Amino acid sequence: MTGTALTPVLAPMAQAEDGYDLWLRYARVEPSRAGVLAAHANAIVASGSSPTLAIATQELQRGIAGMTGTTPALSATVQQGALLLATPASTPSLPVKTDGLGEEGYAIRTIMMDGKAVTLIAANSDIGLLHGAYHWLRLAQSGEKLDNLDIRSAPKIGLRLLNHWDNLNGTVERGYAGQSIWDWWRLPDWKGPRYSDYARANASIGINGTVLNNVNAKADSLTAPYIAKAAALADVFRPYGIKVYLSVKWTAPMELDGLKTADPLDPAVAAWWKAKADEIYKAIPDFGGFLVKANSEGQPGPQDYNRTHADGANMLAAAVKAHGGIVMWRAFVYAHDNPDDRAKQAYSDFKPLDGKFADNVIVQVKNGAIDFQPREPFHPLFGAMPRTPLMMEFQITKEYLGQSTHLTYLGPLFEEVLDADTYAKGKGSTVAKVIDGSLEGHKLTGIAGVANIGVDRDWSGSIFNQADWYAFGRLAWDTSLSAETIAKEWAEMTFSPDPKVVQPVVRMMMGSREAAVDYMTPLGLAHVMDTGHHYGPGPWVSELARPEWNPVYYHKADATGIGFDRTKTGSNAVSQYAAPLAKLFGSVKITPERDLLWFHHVPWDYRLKSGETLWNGLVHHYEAGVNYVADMQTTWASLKPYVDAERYAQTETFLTIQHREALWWRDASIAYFQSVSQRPLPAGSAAPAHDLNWYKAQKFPYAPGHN
Ligand code: GCV
Repeated sequence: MTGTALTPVLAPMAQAEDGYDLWLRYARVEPSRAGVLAAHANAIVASGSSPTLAIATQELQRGIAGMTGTTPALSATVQQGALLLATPASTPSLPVKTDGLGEEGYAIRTIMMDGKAVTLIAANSDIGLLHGAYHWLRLAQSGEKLDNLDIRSAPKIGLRLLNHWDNLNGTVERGYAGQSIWDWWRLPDWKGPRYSDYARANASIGINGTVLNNVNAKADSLTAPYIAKAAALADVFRPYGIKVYLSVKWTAPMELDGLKTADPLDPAVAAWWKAKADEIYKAIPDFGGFLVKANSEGQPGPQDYNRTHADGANMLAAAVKAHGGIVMWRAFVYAHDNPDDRAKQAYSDFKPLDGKFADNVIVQVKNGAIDFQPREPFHPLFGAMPRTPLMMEFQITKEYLGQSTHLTYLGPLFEEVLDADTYAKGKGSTVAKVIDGSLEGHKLTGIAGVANIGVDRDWSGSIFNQADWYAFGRLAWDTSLSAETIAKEWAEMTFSPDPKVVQPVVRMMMGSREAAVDYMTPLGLAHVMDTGHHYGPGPWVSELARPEWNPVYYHKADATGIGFDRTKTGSNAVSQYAAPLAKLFGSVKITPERDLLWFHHVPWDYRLKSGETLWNGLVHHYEAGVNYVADMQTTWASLKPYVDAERYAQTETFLTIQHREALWWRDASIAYFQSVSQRPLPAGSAAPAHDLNWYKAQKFPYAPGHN
């Protein structure tokens, strides 16, 4: 269908859709494209048999039937136009080499077999075939060509996981898509269809593991009834190539079995964890391992016993080692009694531990040093621990980027971080190379995304939030993909491959994250959102008990200027980066303006590159963000004829909310910062709609996602 402009008449999109089908809609295509699809998949020939292979062939049948109206037969014999799925084990004479594809990769080739043109999906395992089937279906749905295919694809990163911050009572910390999809109460008996649909969606983008419960963990997850519940989910996910993992609470041995201590060097504690691991592996033989948040935000940990994070991680690692399990130990730490810059604390704690972790431990590091802000420079630990595998933690759920209603596509944020150069081993030492292990030769590699999934029919709280889940999976599989390519794929499958739809949708998406940066935290500002729920602006908040809980700690606005001095004259956080970056970030003149106030306290009348003062530039950034949202509203309105009514209306309404809230962010921020800067607004800029006290008085005790 590429190049064939759809018109509303040819493709009446009036049929309402609720978003449940995600990017796997397999919508009916026009007759000429249906002919192309049928010619390239008129039968499916799969050698071997397994639950995974059955899922792959059924998915192909479902997809082709949806798009063409005809279900291709499963056939034992090769015919012209067949789609073949084979591994070297099932087909020793496989005509395509599978070396280098690993256990999860695949090749898709158009070949001649017995004089017949066929499409062969080849892999070393049935999971690889499943991934290949989804790739072929992506091409089919996106209107791509299906002849002369010669594709090879294998992930460089081993662990591609979702982290659910789901609580056992069904709530989701920082969840904006309804309650948890895990029905813990009725598990293990009732396994509703959501579970296999979840696995299917994840397999389609290459995600291969899921941490089921919140990192703010309850010990109860490790009791026998809850292990049985996790095992039931693992059984559903297994044929999709997805393993389960659990977050654990450090004091579980004390809480569950009355041990006197949780000291990692106490043999009784180690023995408890070993027995617990054995119990879990008995129920879930392919259990992935543990995720740990320790000595962070009130969670207990080894430091409570004067032990290090490495002591704790290694003790747990020993418990799962014999089973092939791993431990993901989070580096998200900062302490109330540490007066140092919060942005420096994780590095200070973990850098000295480099080389001290067991070989089945991987340290999980958030993308930035504070906390999933609209923009943060990459975390200085990336590139700073060469002897330790580090995995990335992104947040797919948008705690700080508009939660469920704002259209802020995260692909560009993920891409910006992955492509950032750490200079750890000279130019080109990107964060992507740190986490895929290629920079230091690590075999244990991983990337995690905090899930944005809940029981809402559309899974993610909005249609456009689905793109963030999709983008995470696609980048985890292949960090070299561009956010724009991914947005295009997603839009083609989610709406239509018609360029009249795809181009405007991709344009909206691509600038949307920068727009949120502009109307929330321009020029390197961070953490200026309101307390607790993090919904909406609160730059004035200053009275909370811990300094680093207050926005004033982060922006440091005063009569002289604004921004956090992280240079030598300030906290010297810049020294945690490799020399070229320490130099770049250390100088106000050359620091990229997007990070200016992250690293520098800058006078209000400082001249930006545009020639305007910092104060005027700040105001203009807020306005640019608001204007971008208004433009998205106009663009979306122009797409009304091409999008089904239900999804059109949801996005239209959410953009209205976003515009209102972008204006609120602009006005509240300007009202507050103007009270500090005492500068007039630049010519042409409207005064905030209300006075500062009005903004301060807004309270949201029931905002979602806040524990
Ligand atoms: C799971 C931030 C969030 C918390 C979250 C924490 C973490 O502080 O606001 O809700 O807790 O990060 O990543 O552990």
